[in-house]
Amino acid sequence: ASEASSTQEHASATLTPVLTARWDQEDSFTLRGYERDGGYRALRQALQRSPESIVEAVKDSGLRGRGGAGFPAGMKWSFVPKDSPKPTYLVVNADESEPGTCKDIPLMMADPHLLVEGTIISAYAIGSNFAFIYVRGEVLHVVRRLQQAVTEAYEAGYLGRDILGSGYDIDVVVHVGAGAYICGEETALLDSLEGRRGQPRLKPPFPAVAGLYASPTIVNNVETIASVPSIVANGSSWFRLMGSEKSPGYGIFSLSGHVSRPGQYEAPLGITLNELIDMAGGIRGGRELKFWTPGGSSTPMLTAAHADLPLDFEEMVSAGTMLGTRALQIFDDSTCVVRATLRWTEFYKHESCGKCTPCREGFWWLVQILERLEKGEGTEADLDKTLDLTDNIAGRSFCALADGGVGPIDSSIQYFRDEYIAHFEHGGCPFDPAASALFA
Ligand code: L3W
Repeated sequence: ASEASSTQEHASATLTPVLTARWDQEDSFTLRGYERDGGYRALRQALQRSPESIVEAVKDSGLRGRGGAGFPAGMKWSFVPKDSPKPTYLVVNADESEPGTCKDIPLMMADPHLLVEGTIISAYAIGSNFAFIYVRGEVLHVVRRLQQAVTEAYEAGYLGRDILGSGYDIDVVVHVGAGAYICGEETALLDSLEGRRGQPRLKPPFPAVAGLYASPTIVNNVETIASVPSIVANGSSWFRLMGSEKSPGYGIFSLSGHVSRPGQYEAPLGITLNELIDMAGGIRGGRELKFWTPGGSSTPMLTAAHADLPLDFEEMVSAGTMLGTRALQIFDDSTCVVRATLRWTEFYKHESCGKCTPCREGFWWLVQILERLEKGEGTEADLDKTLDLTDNIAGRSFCALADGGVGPIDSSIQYFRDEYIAHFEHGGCPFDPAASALFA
């Protein structure tokens, strides 16, 4: 009943922003500011309820993982074995490093207690007394801010033994990675957390069954965990008032590149790129949109023809790509798509962990061919060889890095084959490199 009335209360209200609502406040990152705005109330409510009822609420909400894959969070939580003699761990994946993705880092800077509260509630729900927040090594400012929030939460009795007199014990450790893209892949992250070089493990077994120290482990993205307190406080029907049936709720869309006001824009899933570009002040200098990524460079690019599609999980799959992390990298008509694709491929070559041969060797070859194509020294046969190579890389490695890395290559040739041909017909790049600052 309380869920229904809370839903009615919210139905007429402006529903977003939720995750970014407090970002502009001067003291948004302090415990005092968080509590003043109702922070840790959802935790108090959660501790009055059974862990199972929290899992059910998250399942009913339809919340899908916000780290790229969109796997239903409540379903993942329910995979934790009930009778395991080993401890269960919660690991928050804060290793944000997908090109174009810039939502978790600002969230942790602006509202670290939202993540801490979400971590405590999620750990309670899955029966865990120990959680790690694995933060990307390069972002020391985020590490300091999170650590400060965790220390404040211990001092206030939200963390530690018998929190808020509930009988529940929970410890949270902020762990700093060494700065490797691959450590955002959940099993490489677990290897790294265990003190080894981060390389993906074969799945199954999935971490929910055998993860950290071979114990049941739930790995969720920062934004997923930060969405949990508001679901507990407002109810799953409230969450479902936003988005679509299969992609409910809201999310942070990171707009970067050639828009007038790049940044993070929170909106219900299903908003379109054109609507977001309007929010971001349009394409810079009044130019035309040429291509864009829905979820970072690991999701195949789309073109201006797709800018009115709803940005949700299903629609993006229908369009031949993925919603991914909602990292919308926007490129105007001054951009050379071949150069952009070369830059991304250099990234995947550099970040390949080397465990799987097709990924390790394949990106090394692809960079050489793309360099040739970009300089205008390639041939049509090089284009065919490129597609043959990407076909032999995709689906042939332990993790999604290789599949993601071939996405921009295949899709750029699919949509802009003429531009590749123009390079070798023109004997070089037909674009003025100075015009496109991003990939000059
Ligand atoms: C138990 C089963 N658990 C699946 C779990 C699995 C994982 C989640 C999703 O890649 C994508 C990738 C990037 N029993 C299960 C099960 N699970 N079946 O569900 O799994 P999966 O394999 O679909 O994806 P993934 O390996 O988590 C993530 C894309 O995201 N991406 C990457 C972004 C990178 C960052 C970053 O900056 N660090 O976010 C962007 O689009 O390409 O496709 O937890 O265990 N039967």
